[in-house]
Amino acid sequence: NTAKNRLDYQPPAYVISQVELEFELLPSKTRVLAVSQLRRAEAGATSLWLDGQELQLISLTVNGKDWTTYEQRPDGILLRDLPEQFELCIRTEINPAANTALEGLYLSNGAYCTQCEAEGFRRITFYPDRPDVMAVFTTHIIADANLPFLLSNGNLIARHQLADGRVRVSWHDPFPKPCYLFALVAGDFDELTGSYITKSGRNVALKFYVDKGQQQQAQFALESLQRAMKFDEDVYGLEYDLDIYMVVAVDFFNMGAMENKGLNVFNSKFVLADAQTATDTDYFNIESIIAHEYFHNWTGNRVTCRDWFQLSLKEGLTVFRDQQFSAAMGSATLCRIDAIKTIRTAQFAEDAGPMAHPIRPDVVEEMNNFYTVTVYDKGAEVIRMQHTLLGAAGFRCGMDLYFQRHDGQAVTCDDFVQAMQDANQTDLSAFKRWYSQSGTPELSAILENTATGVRLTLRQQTAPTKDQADKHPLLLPLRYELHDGKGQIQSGLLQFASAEQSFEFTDLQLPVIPVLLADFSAPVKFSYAWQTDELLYLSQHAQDGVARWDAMQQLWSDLVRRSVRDGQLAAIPSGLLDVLGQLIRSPLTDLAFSAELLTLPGFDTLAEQYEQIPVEMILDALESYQQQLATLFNADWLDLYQRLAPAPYRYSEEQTGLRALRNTALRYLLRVTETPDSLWQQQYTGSDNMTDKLAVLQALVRAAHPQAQQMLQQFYLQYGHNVQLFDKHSALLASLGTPQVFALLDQAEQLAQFDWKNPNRVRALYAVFGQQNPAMFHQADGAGYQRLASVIGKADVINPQLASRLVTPLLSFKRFAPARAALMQQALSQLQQQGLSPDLTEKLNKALH
Ligand code: HT7
Ligand code: ZN
Repeated sequence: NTAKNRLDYQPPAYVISQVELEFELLPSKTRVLAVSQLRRAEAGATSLWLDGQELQLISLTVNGKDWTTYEQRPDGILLRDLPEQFELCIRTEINPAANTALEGLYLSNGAYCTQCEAEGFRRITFYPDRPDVMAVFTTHIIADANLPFLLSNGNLIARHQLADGRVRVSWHDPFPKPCYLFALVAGDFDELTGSYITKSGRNVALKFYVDKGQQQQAQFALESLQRAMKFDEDVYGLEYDLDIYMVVAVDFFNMGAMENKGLNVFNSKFVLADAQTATDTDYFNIESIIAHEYFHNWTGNRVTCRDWFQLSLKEGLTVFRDQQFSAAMGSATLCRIDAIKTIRTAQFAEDAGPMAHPIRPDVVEEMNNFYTVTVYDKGAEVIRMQHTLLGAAGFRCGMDLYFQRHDGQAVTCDDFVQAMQDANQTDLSAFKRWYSQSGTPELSAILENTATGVRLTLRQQTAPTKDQADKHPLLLPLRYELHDGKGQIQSGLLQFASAEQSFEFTDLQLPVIPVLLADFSAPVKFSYAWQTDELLYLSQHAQDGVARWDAMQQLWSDLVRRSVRDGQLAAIPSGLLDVLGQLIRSPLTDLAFSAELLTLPGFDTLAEQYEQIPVEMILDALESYQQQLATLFNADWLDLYQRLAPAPYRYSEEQTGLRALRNTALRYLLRVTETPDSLWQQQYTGSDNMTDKLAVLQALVRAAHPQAQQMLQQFYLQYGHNVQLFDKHSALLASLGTPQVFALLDQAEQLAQFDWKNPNRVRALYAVFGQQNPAMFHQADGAGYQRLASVIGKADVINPQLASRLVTPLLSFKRFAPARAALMQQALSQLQQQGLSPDLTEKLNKALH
């Protein structure tokens, strides 16, 4: 196979100081000229490997002479007999119109755009496509006048009209960069302009390019960018470095966005927002992704990765930074709850499945398969733990030293931790195992009385994962609160680094109610034998908001676990009903937090708590508990709903909280037949925003309401012309928990707006079906598995990255009971019969062997 190992890293034989690119854009015959200045870096080297894929080579010269001593292979060229220093000039031809993989140069609704991370630049020209080769880029773009915006990285240096009517523009980026940060965009857009004055007084032009007529919908993204720029100055002292920052929104895109130097390219769904088309969640995501890409300017671009095994160096750190930003813009507790849900669902599942890998993987076949929730989100948790251990000031000192040492370099995760250690004169060697060990640590605790106080004994162990048999203890920073139940609390931070260790606490006697993972201070599974009334106590008295929410989650998980164990539904304890009733009747001032406390854990969170996932039992228990809460508190829900009167739409913390709680009430109300249709009909027709309209449809779908389908159809007819809303319709339809969903998916694929080549369209139907419709995806006859597998087979021919991400829910078939596992495995095996992309091949081989 084509596996690459982290430890096989070799520095480049030649480095490149400058590269000059010239593009003559034509849809199916774009000409690319690349002129690079190279210098030998490895003593004695005379040959150089240039990556290249799907390229037609036109000519190749070294120092102006045709070069014939090279070997061309399907994935690149090996140049031989090279001098110490030379100018390399390569002409290639590429076909953007045929590029459905959306890597390299491609067309999105008639606009040219590029995606070069991780290894897309090799689809543009022959080049050492590796992040440790950093060069200064100058880019010339020649195109017809019907493409008024010709953009690339850096600053615009020239614009000429050519004799043949075409236009030639030139851009220069003074900051050396790896080719994965190269970008080119050419199209006809609307432009939204703003500015930002940096802390040292430089004026930066901010420019957003969106489809015609959508200029105003970029306003929120522009303001988010300004807030992110200010945050990075205030919190990290980091200032933007070019005179212009551009963001282009395109509808054909494989991920959320891309941080190309000075020219971000975004999936349009993470730029465009107004009250009529975007929900509160969309606004939140836009602000956080805009910030994420902006923060990459320092953590990723100025200091980049030496090799792709180090991806978490930039991604874990940048996710942590965007989480800090979101927490500062709104409720820190709610942001943390969001992040915890991601870890407890997708990340724990990844660790327990065939694609398990450490945040810094050791072996990679297809790099695109490693843009994972482990590298990103667990990576962010690993950075967060360093922040916790060193404190905010110590962490900032470490960041300062990191930039002081490594600005302009391509470095490793070790370099990052070294800077943290050196700046704080501390030893993080015990902590570093988090970078190399995969799997989810399981932490347990026992409390007992001693002569002088209370002893807390902790144990940790990590089960073997598919990629690593042997596991060792990790350093866990544990934020604890010990409650005596009468209002006395001892709190602090423990560092637990061995398999078992005891900690003594004086001035305490049992009973003591412990919180050990306040703020989810380590990404582990924690078990403790709390009594119901202890959890109820914590749900109201824990100092940490996350711990209060977690206590409620734990109460529900315990109930579901007992129901699964006994094969019959466990009764909801009266104490829990009292707490819930109290919350519904008089919610906390933080309404969004109240909504979280009143919401049961999702199927995925619960599923990760079982070695073998009891699908039906979890679903049935969840269903019954929600139905009980709906019925028991019917009058209170109605009262709450009516008290929370909406104001004209604004995206603000206060209003978002109100909508979240009101729509939580609505979800419960729609489970009860006595609720008059006029209630939700009024909200649907009367509301001035998409958050509340969509909440009605979601509530109808989740309650399997008799009018759900008809309302979906009405929504489609009214809003389906807008692609963002078309996708929302698709997502709702794909989450219908009844067998009609299969016929509806068939129909949705036939709609004029649906396009197999557009990842947003496909994901709205099938990422949602696979990941958010457990009842139908896991239908006992295997129809859900068959459907997803056939979609993946179809998608793989068009876009391997897309197909490879859709397959995730099928990969963990070993987590299910034998009959179901066999059906899932069969679906995967059938898929494997087809000639598959390297992306899917890597995943299926790991899952099936
Ligand atoms: N650094 C980017 C990662 C990325 C990507 C983006 C768009 C399309 C394909 C991609 N492959 C990898 C996005 C980020 O983390 O900011
Ligand atoms: Zn990123």
